[in-house]
Amino acid sequence: MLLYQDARAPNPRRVRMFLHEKGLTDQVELIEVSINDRAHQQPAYLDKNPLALVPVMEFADGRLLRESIAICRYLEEQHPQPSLFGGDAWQRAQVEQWNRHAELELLFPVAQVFRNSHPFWQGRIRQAPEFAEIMREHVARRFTWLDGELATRPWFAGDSFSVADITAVCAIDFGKVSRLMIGDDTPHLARWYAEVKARPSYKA
Ligand SMILES: N[C@@H](CCC(=O)N[C@@H](CS)C(=O)NCC(=O)O)C(=O)O
Repeated sequence: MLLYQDARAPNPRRVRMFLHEKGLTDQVELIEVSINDRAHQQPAYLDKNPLALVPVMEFADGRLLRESIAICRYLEEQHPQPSLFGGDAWQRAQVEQWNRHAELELLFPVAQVFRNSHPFWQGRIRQAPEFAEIMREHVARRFTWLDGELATRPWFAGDSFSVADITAVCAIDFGKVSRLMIGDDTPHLARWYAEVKARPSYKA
């Protein structure tokens, strides 16, 4: 399998962490597609993903998947253990819900702060600094909300580590480039973060 990715981007990292948790790292070759160098906008890559986004997973027969969660779901079906999408109907629903929360309430606003305020994107996209500030405030409120949630259970979706934790930690780490940090006022979120960070997959 080939994983087209940018080593610094959060969505490819979700897939790399997932692969590591599944013990599949040695079955995948990483192909660097530098967003900084605009490699993702070149015709060769647009053939793989016309949306000019990473990651893309390419299989030996040439089939392509170009959504992080679609890649992870497929790998889960092929390699069910350890389960990262939930073991029964209720757990699967919980993982779906919390992964969606992690995407929509953390990763999306964190990415919008970066895109709309960081010098990296100046001259690349049209930026809206005021929207960045609105999203910055949104993330701070969501950190507080998540702190309350994680006071009641070890992981995002319950008693087991799941793809929702992967999405959340990739979002939170990506926020650092925009000075979005977990503070002392969210100890339960900090406890959760330390436990994710202690897993070998964190370095993927
Ligand atoms: N839904 C996609 C989102 C992919 C995405 O937003 N990738 C970002 C990097 S994390 C990207 O390629 N950005 C390039 C750009 O916006 O030009 C997925 O999760 O696979």
